[in-house]
Amino acid sequence: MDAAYVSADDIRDQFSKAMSAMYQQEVPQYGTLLSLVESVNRDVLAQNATLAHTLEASDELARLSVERHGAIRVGLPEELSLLRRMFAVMGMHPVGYYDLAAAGVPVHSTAFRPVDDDALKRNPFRVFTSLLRLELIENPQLREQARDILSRREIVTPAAQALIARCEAQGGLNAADARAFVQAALDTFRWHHDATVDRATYDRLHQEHRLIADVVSFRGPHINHLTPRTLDIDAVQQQMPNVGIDPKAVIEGPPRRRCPILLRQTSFKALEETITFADSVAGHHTARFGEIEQRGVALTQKGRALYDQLLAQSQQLPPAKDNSAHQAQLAEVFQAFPDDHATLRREGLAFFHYQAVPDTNVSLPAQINVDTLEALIDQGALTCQPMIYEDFLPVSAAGIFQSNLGGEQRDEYASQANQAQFERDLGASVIDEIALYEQRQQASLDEALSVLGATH
Ligand code: OOG
Ligand code: NI
Repeated sequence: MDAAYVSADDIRDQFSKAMSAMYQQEVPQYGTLLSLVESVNRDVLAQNATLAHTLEASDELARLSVERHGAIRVGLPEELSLLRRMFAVMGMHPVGYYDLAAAGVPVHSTAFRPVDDDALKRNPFRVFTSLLRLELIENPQLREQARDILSRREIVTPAAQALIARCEAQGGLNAADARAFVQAALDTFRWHHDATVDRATYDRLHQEHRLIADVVSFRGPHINHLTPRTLDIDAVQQQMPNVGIDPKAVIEGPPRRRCPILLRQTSFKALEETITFADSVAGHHTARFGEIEQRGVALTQKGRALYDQLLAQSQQLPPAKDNSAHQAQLAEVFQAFPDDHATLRREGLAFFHYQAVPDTNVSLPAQINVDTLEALIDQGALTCQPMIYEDFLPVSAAGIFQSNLGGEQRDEYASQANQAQFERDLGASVIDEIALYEQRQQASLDEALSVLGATH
């Protein structure tokens, strides 16, 4: 890349900070949550030197304070593909396909995020992006009306569109253009107090599904939450009421463990906000909320299958009366999931980053397999760090959506996941997240072995 251009990682870093500042202005509770998460993280690091060391060794300590994910929802294929181009300017690419119709939410989604090691280290900012499935609106008139309303809005400003095109044409943006791009891109995700539809239309959309009203009634895909990463989600959940924030009933995802896996999340309920309809009538809308997450090691296909199986098993149990009972039930079921890194590695359940320890006196085995790899680790020639899960979980996401749609649940849509249609609308294939972890693990191992080989 031309040295005159700002790196995509820098643009993403600027943008994620600008989004965070904007959302703190828009939703003050988010700022409160950030402070709480920061103070809990500080406590955890002060009390757990091993964890502090591990995070330091994997370059995660530096990224922790900037780490966030956001979420948005769009209405039309053209909007989704335009956002794909916008995120590409920031080095964020569509990873994973999530079908939420199965959980009664008429959307399917992907996560735009950085994909390579260096980019993730710098700032792993991710945006969970959902496309409304208009075809799931049962009433044909309402469906066409929604499509018509959406086709009249422009979610990316002309200035931002011009800068996206320039970046694509010349392969990057200079510093002034990058700054202008960040400001212009921010506009897409701003909150608008004024709806584009009249009260009666809003009510019809809302009656079909609250989420449909949220996507269709506004000028753009307002950011609906930004989520900081905590090192102890149980502590934050417990302390939220002390700072005036009311968390959802249970923490989603796996239970607390010695070796955290995947992703645990909790949120606070969406705010009721005053809006003005196009016919000047005042009303309310609830869409924006707050969320926190704790991330653990990424799982292989085999590990993920075990996770899904145990989660399904726990869902068969009678609902627990509160979060601590829920966590206890979950922990019981998850006893079947090994909870030390050596076993997770040996059984091929999780992904790791390998590093050579130069100057160790070992002879490289002719063949690398599970046993010879463990031997190299035992001899101190290789170290490894858990590879952090950078993605999302569909069951958890559905739980977060549901808790914000305020109790009223609807049955699952009688529809199939439709990744092929999603990719046509996106204008690109989504990257398979498991394949990505596998590549990164293999690359780290190849590199480590070549370092060891070169010193012997
Ligand atoms: C997205 C909900 C999913 C997560 O962290 O799983 C999500 C939304 O409500 O638009 O953000
Ligand atoms: Ni989220």
